[in-house]
Amino acid sequence: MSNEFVFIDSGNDQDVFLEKLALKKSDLPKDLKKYWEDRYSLFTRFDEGIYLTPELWYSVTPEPVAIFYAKFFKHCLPELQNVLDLFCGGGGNTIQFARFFKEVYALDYNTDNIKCTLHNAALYGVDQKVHPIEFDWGKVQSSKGSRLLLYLNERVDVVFASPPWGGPSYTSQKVYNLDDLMPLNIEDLLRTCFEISNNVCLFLPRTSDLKQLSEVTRKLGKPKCKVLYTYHTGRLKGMSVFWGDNFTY
Ligand code: MGP
Repeated sequence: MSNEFVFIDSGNDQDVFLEKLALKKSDLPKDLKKYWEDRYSLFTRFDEGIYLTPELWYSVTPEPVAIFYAKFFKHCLPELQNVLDLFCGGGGNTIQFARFFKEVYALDYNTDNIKCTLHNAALYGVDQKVHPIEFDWGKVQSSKGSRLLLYLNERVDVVFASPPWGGPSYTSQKVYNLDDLMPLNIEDLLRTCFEISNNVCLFLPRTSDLKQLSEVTRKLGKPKCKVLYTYHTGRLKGMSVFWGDNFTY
């Protein structure tokens, strides 16, 4: 098996890494303080020593939503074994997938995010099921990217992606333009996901442009996608979009 994509933590810069973590409310920038109030929604085991970088505070999927994804995947695809979490961030989704499935490939371009994911997964006792991969999905069209697509295609049954939406200011758009997703626009992102599996789920802004979703689905030759508006504690948090015949509810 190729070792090209295996993430190895050298451990040398641990002190620098720890300094970057914002674990106290006072460490967070003003505009992120509201996420602190939700810390137990993000991770019920927050007080056991969860690691998050400032950027991860606003992009981690709340734990009940992550549990929903894992259970829903299991319900729709009972034979499913391996999941890819394409933008693993702080590991919110990776941890829950790892609780329910055999293996999770957790990919991120940022070393700190991968370290957070591994550390947080260890707190939940599931780190042994997590295969970390450090790679910038914006470079997926490179030759290394082509090899990675092949590697993942051979191992992964379903692709989950909760990509960067552009930070908390995504709400300034009345209807969110899905070409603003990072690091790829919706069409390029989906194209690469479908190279890995026909089962794809994206977590997108609640105001995502439905017309754009429908057009890109048709353009990529898929019969339909299914949209679930996703709430947590009565508040609309985002839109879950599923491609693949087995995603039924
Ligand atoms: P939010 O909409 O910024 O906050 O994030 P809130 O408090 O729910 O909004 P309010 O209007 O009700 O006050 C809600 C959730 O969306 C976060 O917990 C994340 O799960 C997700 N989320 C937010 N952002 C900015 C991102 C992002 O850039 N990428 C991803 N993947 N998820 C995000």
